[in-house]
Amino acid sequence: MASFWKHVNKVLREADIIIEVLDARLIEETRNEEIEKKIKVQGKIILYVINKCDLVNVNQLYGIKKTLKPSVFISSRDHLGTTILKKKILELSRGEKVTVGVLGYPNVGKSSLINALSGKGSARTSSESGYTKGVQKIRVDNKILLIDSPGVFPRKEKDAIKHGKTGAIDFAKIKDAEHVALNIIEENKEKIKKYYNIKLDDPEEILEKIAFMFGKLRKGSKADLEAAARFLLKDWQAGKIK
Ligand SMILES: Nc1nc2c(ncn2[C@@H]2O[C@H](COP(=O)(O)OP(=O)(O)OP(=O)(O)O)[C@@H](O)[C@H]2O)c(=O)[nH]1
Ligand SMILES: [Mg+2]
Repeated sequence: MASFWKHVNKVLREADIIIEVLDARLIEETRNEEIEKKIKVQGKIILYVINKCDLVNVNQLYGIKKTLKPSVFISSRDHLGTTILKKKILELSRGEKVTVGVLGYPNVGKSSLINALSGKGSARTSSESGYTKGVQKIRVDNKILLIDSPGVFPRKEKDAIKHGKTGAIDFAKIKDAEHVALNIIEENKEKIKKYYNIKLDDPEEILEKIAFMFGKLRKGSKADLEAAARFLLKDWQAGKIK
């Protein structure tokens, strides 16, 4: 998770067109304003793809379709709308070779969409949210290259990070302590390395090291990352790490 923005920025940099995949059942909730803003600022073309249309009554979505432009409705599961999507991509690229980044909320079907378009099982999918971990390129044909990416975490989780950082929510009560701690490590790496005297660079490895250093362990002497995260958050919120 900590390196998540790194992936998004890489996709934004390399792609000409960005597909924002939305869940047909929760179109507004799965939009990410922050990403949409970045796409605009960088002058990239956005294409909204509303996936999982097999789970809704599409007739009820036409109002929304008018406000989201350009957009395509598909079902990756049933391979519906994929030909229209390909056509739309080529229309936006004016028939030129194009790199298309696929971004979106976790579990909306980004990898499934890529498989439906490429006709290959190249992008691994799962019902488990947060499945895709890194950036992967998949060629559809000689014109279209797709980039799969990890799910973009929703804004409310960003608030959780903010609350954790500022201490607005106590370290003992933070919901996803590990997620918050990794974010703090990512942003304050040198301070944290110095404070705990750790030489590692990867946020997850740093957190693991903290677990071992302070005896935050689970059965079988495995690092208890959740406990280590709360330990770090406690020091952080107490203002010890400067
Ligand atoms: N009903 C239905 N389910 C779908 C559709 N597309 C994907 N799914 C299911 O949604 C789940 C997530 O699909 P993925 O393609 O792994 O989603 P993702 O956006 O790549 O997820 P992360 O990599 O975890 O962010 C899987 O259980 C898929 O089978 C669709 O069009 N219809
Ligand atoms: Mg995926």
